Amino acid sequence: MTLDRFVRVIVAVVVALAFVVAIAALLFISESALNVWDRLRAGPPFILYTYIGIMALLAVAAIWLVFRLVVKKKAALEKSAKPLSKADIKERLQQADAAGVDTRAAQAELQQLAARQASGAIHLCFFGEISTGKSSLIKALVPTADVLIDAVGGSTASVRHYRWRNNAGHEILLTDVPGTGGHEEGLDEVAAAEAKRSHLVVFVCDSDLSRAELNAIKGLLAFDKPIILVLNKADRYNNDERAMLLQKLLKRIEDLGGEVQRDHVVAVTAGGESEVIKRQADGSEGRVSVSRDADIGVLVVAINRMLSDEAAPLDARRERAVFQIAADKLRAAESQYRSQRSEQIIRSSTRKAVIGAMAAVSPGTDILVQGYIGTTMTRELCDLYGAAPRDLDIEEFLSLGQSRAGKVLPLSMAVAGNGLKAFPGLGTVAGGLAHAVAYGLIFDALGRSLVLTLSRHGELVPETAAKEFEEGISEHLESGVRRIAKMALEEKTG
Ligand SMILES: Nc1nc2c(ncn2[C@@H]2O[C@H](COP(=O)(O)OP(=O)(O)OP(=O)(O)O)[C@@H](O)[C@H]2O)c(=O)[nH]1
Ligand SMILES: [Mg+2]
Repeated sequence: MTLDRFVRVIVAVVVALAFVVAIAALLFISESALNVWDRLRAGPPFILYTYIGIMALLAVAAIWLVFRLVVKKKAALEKSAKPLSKADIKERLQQADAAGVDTRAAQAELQQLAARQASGAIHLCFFGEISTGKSSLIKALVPTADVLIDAVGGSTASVRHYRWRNNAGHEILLTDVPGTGGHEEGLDEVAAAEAKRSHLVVFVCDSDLSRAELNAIKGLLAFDKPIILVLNKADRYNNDERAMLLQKLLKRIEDLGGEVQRDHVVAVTAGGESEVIKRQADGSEGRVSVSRDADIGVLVVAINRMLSDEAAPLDARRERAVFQIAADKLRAAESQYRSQRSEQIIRSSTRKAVIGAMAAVSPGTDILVQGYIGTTMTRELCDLYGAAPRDLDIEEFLSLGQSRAGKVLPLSMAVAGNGLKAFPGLGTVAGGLAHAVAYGLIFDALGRSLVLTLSRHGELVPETAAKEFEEGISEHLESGVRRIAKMALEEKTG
């Protein structure tokens, strides 16, 4: 018999045995259950009901426990995807404010929203890549507007609003923003934020959509922005080309999964200016700028239709988008606050570890890592990242960290010794300091790896955090050595 066949026979026997055991267990359980059932029915009813009650309670407890263990994370994710309400964002701002986070940028967003809501005007933003003709479109709608138009891309460098009243009497503010994809840094973000703050976006392009343009549209759809997609400079295409391009644009939006109606994708000619060579009266030739004829009727129709169709929910949609912007700004401020504060926590804990190591007669990393300083630092960092670890998790993380700390101590000693050489004239002092610096380095690396996992996962997963500590340790040792050697020297020399 070959080995393969032998293994198969063994497996078959095990499977057969497992079936026999399963059938026996089923019979046994059924018999016991029926026995208990018969006895309960024979006895007084209150015992029967109490028994059923206890069973139900146990079943509910088991389901709850399994749910807590397995499904908890998913539930948290779904909750964060829900749109924010005014109360949610206010509460988050208050909490962040109380924690010391700089919430000014997020607050300013809400204040601006309130001012815009009070004015009652509809904000319509012209958004798109540079030189697609956004300013020209505004000029075509409001001929008296003092709009800067230039063949050289990047002519609009700041956000400006122009008043326009449509036939239905809506008070509309047309917003001209810098074109995206220009050279000046930061303007893309300014333009995108302003587009998200508006009620409606007129997305202006002048040919098929590039990848960057598609991404920009995707970003707007993620903020539930109503969009009119405008193919400008239609004068450059013949009828067939124009129809084909419009078809393509519609298809692209559909592929993005966006909902843009057919009549919200239009081709227009904003006009703009072109330079021609003109013969003067004296016979000389000179360049003069002439205006092209504008043809933007379909755009006006699309805007009017959108405003009359969706006037009611527009404000609610804009409000939700601005709450999202404010929440994003708050998140950025929180992240900045956390990185500053975590740096402080790690530095002060590392300093304590260094002092502890210098004070101890025969120090060991376990006193520091698993002792008071390690526990306090871990807890403080977890609190900062909103993780609520169980005591058991903290203990497990520190104990896993401890076993790794033991392994890297020789390396840390070598790095510390090397680092101390950078401070000339230390002489004999350096010998005693090397241990303190080595312990400080390990401690510093522990804190930094914990911050990395907390910022990625939002909770303390002991195994993951300890792995991060192990993998990043040599990098952390090298990058921290000068700072910690200096810290140890300061402590030593008072
Ligand atoms: N052929 C043609 N050119 C146009 C049309 N509309 C605008 N232009 C030209 O396109 C160029 C850019 O126009 P702008 O209105 O400044 O474009 P913009 O999108 O505001 O540009 P930035 O502010 O730099 O992003 C100018 O040279 C305009 O004359 C049009 O309908 N047809
Ligand atoms: Mg412009």
